[in-house]
Parts: sequence; structure tokens; C-alpha cells
Amino acid sequence: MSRGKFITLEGGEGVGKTTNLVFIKDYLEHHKISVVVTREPGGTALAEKIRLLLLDAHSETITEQAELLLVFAARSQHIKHVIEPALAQGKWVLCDRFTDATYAYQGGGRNMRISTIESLENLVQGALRPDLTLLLDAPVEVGMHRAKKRGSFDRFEAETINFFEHVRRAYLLQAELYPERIKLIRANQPLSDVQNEIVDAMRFLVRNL
Ligand code: Z5A
Repeated sequence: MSRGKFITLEGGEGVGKTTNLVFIKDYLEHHKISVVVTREPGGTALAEKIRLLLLDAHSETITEQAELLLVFAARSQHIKHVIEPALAQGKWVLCDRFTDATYAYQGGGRNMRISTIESLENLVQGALRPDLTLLLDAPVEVGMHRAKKRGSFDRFEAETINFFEHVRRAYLLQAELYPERIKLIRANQPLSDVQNEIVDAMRFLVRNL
């Protein structure tokens, strides 16, 4: 049995990752592909507990180092218990955020050293990297406006517009560094146009089945 493909969805808050996850799952299943949908931080019982710690807006101040280590602790559990077993069984894994989010939020947003993130990435992931990353990109105000409709803010959503500008810039830098893997999707358009771009970006993976 051939190994499954690993697809990640990235972008700032409110750009439409969760909305399009469902669309992508349906698209892949239409092509008879068995899909596991998951998310980060999270995806296992322990990793979901870590997610709650990370998002809790009322916790004691979390240091930048603690935040980075919690993100990778959750990722380690997720890879071992969900991602690797699914890929080994030939399933495709569709993940709402992965390590590009760490480069964007902890690297760009928190200004942590990229070399530190790279070391943890190599330690926790070994050779595992996504086969395809769809980076949904929109001006920060657009995403914030969409996300605001939800009401209460978690610890990240309470950050400033300046923080999210740095996050966006770091994501775009990742896309420049890895143009083969990361496909930029213009998320500031009607949903049907966003989804046409997503299908175009995924076509080569599906065609090569
Ligand atoms: N984090 C981190 O710091 N480091 C890491 O390594 C990882 C994560 C992995 C949790 O992420 C936080 O973890 C995240 C970074 C941090 N914090 N932030 N911010 P999350 O993915 O759970 O949180 P999120 O980014 O806030 O997700 P979100 O706000 O749910 O955004 P979304 O999933 O991209 O958007 P959506 O829910 O699909 O859409 C938002 C609204 O827009 C909704 O009403 C849609 O109907 C609407 N929408 C979507 N697309 C369109 C279009 N095209 N037109 C009009 N309206 C649209």
C-alpha cells in the first residue's frame, strides 16, 4: 500500500481555513481518497488539552519559550498517534495548521529565533514535512473582521493588528522559501473563487494517484 499524502491548511485568523477544510475533504472523498481531518494544536486527547492551555485568555502569562515548547509537545503526540499511522495506512491527512504556523506565530509574531524553531522541527518531525500546504492569504483586517463575528477572543485572537501583520509576513516568507510545497490561495475573494484556486492547487496531487 502506498503512503498517504499530508496536506496542511495555513493562514492568519479568519481567512477561511475551517470553512475550506470541509470543502477539501469532500473533494478528496469524491476522488475515492480516504481522508483523516485533524488540526493543530490538537488532534489527540493530550494535544487538545495543550490546545486549551495555549488558547486560554485568562491563564497566567505564558512565556514565549513555554508557548513554543507546548506547540511542539502537542505536535509530537499528534504525529506519533494520528498523522504517521494514518499516512502509513495509505490515508491522506488534512490538517488545519502545522509547523508553518509556528514559523508565522512564534517566529513572526513572537519574534523567536528561526534556528530554534528549525531545531525543534527536526527533533519532533524527523523527515516529516507536508506534501502540500495551502496558504490562505488575505489582508489582516479582512480576516479579523470575519473572525470578530464569532464574539469572544482567545489568547491569540486578542493580539494586536501589528502582531498579525508580522504573522502574515512570516507566512508569505515561508511561501517564498518553499514555492514547490506552499501554494498561495487568495482568500479575499468570494468563496467559490477561493475554492477554484484550491482545486487548481491540489490537482497535481490527485492526478498522480
Ligand atoms: N498556533 C500557534 O501559535 N502556533 C502553531 O504552531 C499552531 C497554532 C499550529 C489556534 O488556531 C491558534 O493557535 C491560532 C494560532 C495558534 N490562533 N490564531 N489566531 P485556530 O486555527 O483554531 O484559530 P484561528 O486561526 O483563529 O481559526 P479561525 O479564526 O477559525 O479562522 P479560519 O478557520 O481561518 O476561518 P473560518 O472559521 O473558516 O472563517 C471565518 C469566517 O469567515 C466564517 O464566518 C466564514 O463563513 C467566513 N468566510 C470564510 N471564507 C470566506 C470568504 N471567502 N468570503 C467571505 N466570508 C468567508
